[in-house]
Amino acid sequence: MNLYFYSFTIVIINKTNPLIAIGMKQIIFLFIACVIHYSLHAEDGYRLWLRYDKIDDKNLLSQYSNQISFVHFTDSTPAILAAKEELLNGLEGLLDKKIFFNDQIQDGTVLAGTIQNSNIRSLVSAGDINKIGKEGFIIQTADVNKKKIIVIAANTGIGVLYGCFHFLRLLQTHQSIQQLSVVSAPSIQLRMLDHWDNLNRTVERGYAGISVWNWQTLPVYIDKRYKDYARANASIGINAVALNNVNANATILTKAYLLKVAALANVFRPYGIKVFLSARFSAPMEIGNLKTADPLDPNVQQWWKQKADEIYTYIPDFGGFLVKANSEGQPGPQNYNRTHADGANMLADALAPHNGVVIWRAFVYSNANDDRFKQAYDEFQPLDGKFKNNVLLQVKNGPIDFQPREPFHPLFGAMPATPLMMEFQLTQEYLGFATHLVYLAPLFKECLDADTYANGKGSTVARVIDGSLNKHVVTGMAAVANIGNTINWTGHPFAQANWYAFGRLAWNHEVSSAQIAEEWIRQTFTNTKPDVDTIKNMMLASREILVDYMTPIGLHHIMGYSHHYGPAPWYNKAERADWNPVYFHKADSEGIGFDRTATGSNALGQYMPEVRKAFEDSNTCDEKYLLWFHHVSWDHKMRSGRNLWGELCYKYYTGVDSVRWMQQAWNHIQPAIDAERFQQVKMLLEVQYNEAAWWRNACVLYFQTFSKMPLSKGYPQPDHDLNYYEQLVFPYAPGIGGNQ
Ligand code: GCV
Repeated sequence: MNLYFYSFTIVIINKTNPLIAIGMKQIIFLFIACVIHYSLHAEDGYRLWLRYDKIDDKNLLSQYSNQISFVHFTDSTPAILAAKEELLNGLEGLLDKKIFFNDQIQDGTVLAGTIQNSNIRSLVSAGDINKIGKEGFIIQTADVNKKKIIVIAANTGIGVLYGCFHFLRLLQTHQSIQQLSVVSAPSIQLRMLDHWDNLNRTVERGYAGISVWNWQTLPVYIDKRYKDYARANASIGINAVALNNVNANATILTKAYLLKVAALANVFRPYGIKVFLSARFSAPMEIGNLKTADPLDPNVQQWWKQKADEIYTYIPDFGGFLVKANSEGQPGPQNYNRTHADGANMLADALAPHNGVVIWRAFVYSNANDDRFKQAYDEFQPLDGKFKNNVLLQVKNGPIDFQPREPFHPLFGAMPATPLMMEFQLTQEYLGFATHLVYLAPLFKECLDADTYANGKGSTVARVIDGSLNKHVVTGMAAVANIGNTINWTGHPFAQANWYAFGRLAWNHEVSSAQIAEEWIRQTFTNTKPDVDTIKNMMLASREILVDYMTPIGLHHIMGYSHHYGPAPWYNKAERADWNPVYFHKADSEGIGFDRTATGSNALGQYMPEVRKAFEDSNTCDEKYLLWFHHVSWDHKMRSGRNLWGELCYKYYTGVDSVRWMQQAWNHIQPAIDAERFQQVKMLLEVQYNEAAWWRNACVLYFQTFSKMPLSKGYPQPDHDLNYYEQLVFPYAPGIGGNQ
C-alpha cells in the first residue's frame, strides 16, 4: 500500500511541475527505500529465538556453507518429520541457500536419525548412546569413506529433534562446527510450563494478552500458534504443559473440553510435549453428580478412575493431573478431614494403570499460623513417604510466594522419600509484570544452587529436584508461564528470555545465567560481541536492580493488595492478616523486619542446622536476607558502615539510578537493534524507570514515618507526599488476580 501511494504521488507531482519533480522524486524514492528497509527489518518478536535469518558474518557463512549442503534423515516418524522440517527451514534461512535431501552420504551431509539405523549406530560410541537416555542426543563430525559429514544421533525421534534444535542454535550463535562432539541429556525428567489460563481466556497473573488456547474454536480450528508454541518449547527441551489454571474449573474434564485438549495434544505430540490438566478436587460433585468428593469414598474413587480411563481414550499419552488443594479457597481432601496424601493417592491410583502422574502442589498457608512461612512445611513434611510413587510434590522456590528474593523453601531437603518438583514463576506477578526488564535466570540459579545440607554439604536444591540426592526416578521442574496471545508472546521482548532460560535450566541446571543470556541474545538480537556484552550486562544486573528498588535487604510482600501492582507497604485492610504487607515487614519505631529466629516465629527451625546457623545471627546473616529473618533496629550497623535506614535509602535510590543506567546502555546500542524492538524496549524502560521511582518514593516515605530519620544528603526528595501514594488506585491493573 505504501509503494502504491508513493508512486501515485510521483505521477501527480511530475504532471504539475516537472522541475520540482526531479528533486522531489529523489526524496520520495529515498523515503520509499527507507520504508522498504524498515519493513524488511521490522521485528514483531513473534519468531522468538527461532529466527533463521541469513548469517551476517561472510566468513562464517562460507565456512558453514562449505560444511552443509545436504540433509539425510533415516526415519520418518512424526518427531523426525518435525525435526526435518525445522532443520531444513533453519538451514535454508541461515545459510541462504537451497539444502537438498540426499539418500547417499556426500561431503556436506547432515545425517540425522535414531540408532536403530545401522549407519548411525556405526558412527557413534556405545558409551555415548548409554549416556543420552530417551531424550538426549549426540552431535559429532565424522568421516565416512573420506566424506566429511555431521551426525545428529539419538535413541528416539524426540532426541533427534532436540539435537536438530541444538545444532541450529550452534549456527545461530556463530559457534564453530568444525570439530563437533556434543553429548547432551536432560538432568530433569518433566520440564514443564504451567499455564494459569482460564476457560474464558483470561489468564491469572497474565500480562501478555489473553490465553493462547482458543477453547471456542478448538478442536476444529488449529491455530498456527499451537505449532509454533510447541516448536519454541521443544527447542529448549520443555516436554510437558499444564493447559489450565490451578484455580481450576471442572468443565475442562467434560468430554467436550477433553476433545479440545486432545486436539492440542495432537499438535504437541511430534514435539515431545505431554499435556497435563489442572484438576478441580470437587469435580466429582460439579460434573459427576456425586454428593461428595471425599477421597476415601469408593464412588469418588471410581469416578476418578473412570475419568482417567476416558481421558486416555482421547489422549493416550496424557501426562496426568496438577492439583491445587486446600489452598486459597480451592477444595481438597481436608474438606473431609483427609490428608493431602489421601487426596493425591486417590488420583494417583486412577492414573497409575496409564502411567500418568499426579503433581500435587505444596502451596498452602493459613492465617491461623503465626507465620505463613511455616505452613507448607508443617502440613507436608510429616507426610514424607506417604505418597504413591507416581506423585510429585510441587514446591515453590521460596516459602512465601514468588517474591523478587526469597530464601529457598525449607521443604527442599526435608522430604527425602518424596520426589519434590520445583515451581518457578515466569510471569512477573511480583516483579513488575511484563513491563520491567528482569532476567530471571539469576533468581532461579540462586535457589537451585542453595545448599540444603540435607545429606551434608553439597546437598543443593538442584540435587533434590534432579533426584540425585535421594535417588528418585520421577523428577520435575515447572514454571508458571508468561505467555499470552500478544504478538511477541510475552509482552516485554526481554520476557522471552525468561521462558528460554527456564527451559535451558530445566534441561541442564549447571549452565550459567551468563551463558544462557548470551545464547538468547545472539539468537534474538545480535551476534556482535560488544553489543552482546552490553545486553548481557543489563540482563545479569537486572534482577538485583529490581530487588533494590522494590524489596531490598530482605523485605518481601509489600506490593498492592490483590492486583499486586506497585508499592503498598502501608496496606492493612485485607480480610486476612497474612495478606497484608504490614504482616511481612513489621516496621515500628524500633526497627523493621520479621523475626523468624527462635525469639520470633522460629521458621528458621525448619532448615538444617547449617542453614539455620548462616541466617540466625543478625550480625552475620547475609544482608540480602536480613529482614526476612530479623527485626532489626533502624540504627543497626550494616557492612557498608551505614545504619539500616541509610542502607535502605541507599538501595532504593541506587535501584532507581540503575534503571537509568539500563536506559543509557540500551540507547547506546540502538544501531545494533531493529527499530521496532528497540523502540518497544526503550519505552518499556521509561515506564520501568517511572515505576521504580514510584516504589522508591512510596517506600522511603512510608518507612520514614517509623525511622524518623532524614534522607541522606544528595538524595532528591520524592515528588509527592506519602498521602498521595497511599491514595493511588488502579482500576486498570492488569493480570486478573487471585483472591489476595
Ligand atoms: C493461581 C499467588 C497468586 C495467585 C495464584 C497462587 C497460586 O497467591 O497471587 O494468583 O493462584 O499464588 O500459586 O496458587
